[in-house]
Amino acid sequence: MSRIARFDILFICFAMFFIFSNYAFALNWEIQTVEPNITLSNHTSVDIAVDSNGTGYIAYYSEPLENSGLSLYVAYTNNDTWAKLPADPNTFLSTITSYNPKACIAIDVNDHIHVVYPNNDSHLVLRTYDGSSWSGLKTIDNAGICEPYDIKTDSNSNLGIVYRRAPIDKDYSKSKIIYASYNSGNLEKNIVAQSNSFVSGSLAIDINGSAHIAYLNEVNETLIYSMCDDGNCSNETIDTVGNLDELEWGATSIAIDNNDTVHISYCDLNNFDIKHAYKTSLTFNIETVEPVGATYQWNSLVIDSCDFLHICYKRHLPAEKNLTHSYLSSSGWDSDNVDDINASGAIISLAIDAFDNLHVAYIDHELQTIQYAKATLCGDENHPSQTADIDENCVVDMRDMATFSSHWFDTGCSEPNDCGGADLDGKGSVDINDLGILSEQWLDCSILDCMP
Ligand SMILES: [Ca+2]
Ligand SMILES: [Ca+2]
Repeated sequence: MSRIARFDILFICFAMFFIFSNYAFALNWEIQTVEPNITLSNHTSVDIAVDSNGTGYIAYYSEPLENSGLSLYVAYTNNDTWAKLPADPNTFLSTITSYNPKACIAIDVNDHIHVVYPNNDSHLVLRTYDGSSWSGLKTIDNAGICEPYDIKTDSNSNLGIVYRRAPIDKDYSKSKIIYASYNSGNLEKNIVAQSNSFVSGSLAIDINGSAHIAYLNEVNETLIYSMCDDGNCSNETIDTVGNLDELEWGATSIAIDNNDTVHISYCDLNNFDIKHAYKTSLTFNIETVEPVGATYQWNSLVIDSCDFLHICYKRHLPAEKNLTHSYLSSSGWDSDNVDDINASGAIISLAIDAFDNLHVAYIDHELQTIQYAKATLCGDENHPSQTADIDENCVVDMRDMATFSSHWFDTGCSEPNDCGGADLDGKGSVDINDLGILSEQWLDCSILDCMP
């Protein structure tokens, strides 16, 4: 072979490497219809949470009963079909006649399901499903017209709720953002901000139990970050976001990564772009996720076990109308298409489970359906998990080490259990060879482009 030919082959290899290493990653999204043929108001809510088994639960309003408003359901995946949780004596939790009711859902570490929503007096109420039945109503706030924005639980199953309370005369310029939390069964309320018009909020609770809240102020057209700790809430303006007149909710989303860095996604209505703000030391940095130039207000943010960010939002360009998933990995932002959505609205809620599966609930206003999409970040044939990723959450870490240690020196390992998955080389015992595999793959991650 001539030197020229060898150079050509080398060049082609480099070119192919370059092409494939820059190839946009596309997850394999599985789309399901949760509820067909519903009648939607423009602002019907949908919110999703996942339990410890990776099952998605969606709270949504649907199916107007004759002259009696909308009904609130909680549906869950059951072998690729969707079922509704029973709520004696019906399958709906509540009915409401208000124009645009919203419900928020969270699932705690005991897999108890918490749903917060307004009743017909616009008071904020909470019900909890313990796996077999719903609790009675707990009143969170009966002092005005309340609208839930977000509900989360911490590692001790304590609940936190962010909501807006407006006066009964509906003077929204006098509304408050309130953070309510249950600590050891006691309900506490903190006023985050007041005497203004607030349109959207999102909540994250850190490992110390402090609340981190992102919300939008309609009067100043600003995105604000608040941290509530021991009854005190601080407020910090992050960015101006343009005219919020048309916004209802779901326009900002907050999450905290493994290094305690706060991340916020939001829609910039000056440019109709999706942005990301994150706090390093004392200040927020701001970047544009995608200069869409045409997005709608709703966006939802989660962080995976490798600390990569995932944001879902709607692209509404003349040539491209879809539900988009953008993710931030070590090589920057990239995106893929979750589902084509032609109609204007796209109310979106994104969740991630302990196995790093993404779950998206959204409304398709063209089909008049509640939709669900799911994708795995690792574990499929294109993104195989590491051998030592025993719990298959896409990263080899302390959780795998804990399982491994509990089977140390086990013998007689055989399929399907393989000594709790700790017999990594499949040779029948958990020994020094398996430890070698574990240490070789230690902190390896099989998500997206961090695949080895
Ligand atoms: Ca793991
Ligand atoms: Ca072994």
